[in-house]
Amino acid sequence: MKNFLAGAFVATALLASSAANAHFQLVYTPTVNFEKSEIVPLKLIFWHPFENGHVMDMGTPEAFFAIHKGKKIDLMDSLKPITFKGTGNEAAAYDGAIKLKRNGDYIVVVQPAPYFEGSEDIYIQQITKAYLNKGGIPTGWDEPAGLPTEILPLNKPTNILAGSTFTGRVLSEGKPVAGAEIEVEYMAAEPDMDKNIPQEATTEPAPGGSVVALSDENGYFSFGIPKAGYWGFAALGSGPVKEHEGKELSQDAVIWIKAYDLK
Ligand SMILES: [Cu+2]
Repeated sequence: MKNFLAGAFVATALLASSAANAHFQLVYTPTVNFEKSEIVPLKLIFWHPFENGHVMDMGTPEAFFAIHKGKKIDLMDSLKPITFKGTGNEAAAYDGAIKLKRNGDYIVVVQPAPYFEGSEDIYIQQITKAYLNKGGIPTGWDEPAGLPTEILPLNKPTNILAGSTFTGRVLSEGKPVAGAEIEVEYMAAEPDMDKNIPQEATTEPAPGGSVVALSDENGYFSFGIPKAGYWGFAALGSGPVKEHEGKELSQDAVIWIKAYDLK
């Protein structure tokens, strides 16, 4: 958002976001694969995790829940405000938690309050999914969560192999979105769960601005995963709601996946 060049009236979406590295809504916990029943802490942070950069204030989320075997588990009661201290600034964020009871996939969803980005004079709302699994049993990671906009994974998002590929399908109100611009980020610095600061960054963005993929005519995109860790994909403006409080709204779909190295 800093160094933003042109604002909302640039003719194409491609130009509109080429300037800076991307903002990403996080739903973060260090591990995604679990064996035992346990309470898993989650952090909601609106950040620039690839460049370990600017962190933005979150308002109270509109919704925070998980889906397990088609059933919705409301997580709003678990939210506690925290302050996340980035390398250059600090901002309002949230701690949350989910109890994993039964085996299977847990799709964790946050629908944040729209964030006003003054430098672009627009609102941004990144509806975000992250995946946890208990017991190694797949139970619905491949199902849409029924969100206004979302990225449907075609590879199991809890154990992607570094060096393989990830394919997703961009949906808006359940229908494929052709030509969506998808920003790709690596979580170069992972949050310290106790201190609410970034851990040391393991890498940094390559030159040339955001890493970008485009969805094809059926909404699909693929990306080769070069490195173990967390990768985020954000389809910009793919959602059905285009305006908030009289200003342009970029309603984005974000998905986080976890990649591993083979030993
Ligand atoms: Cu930004």
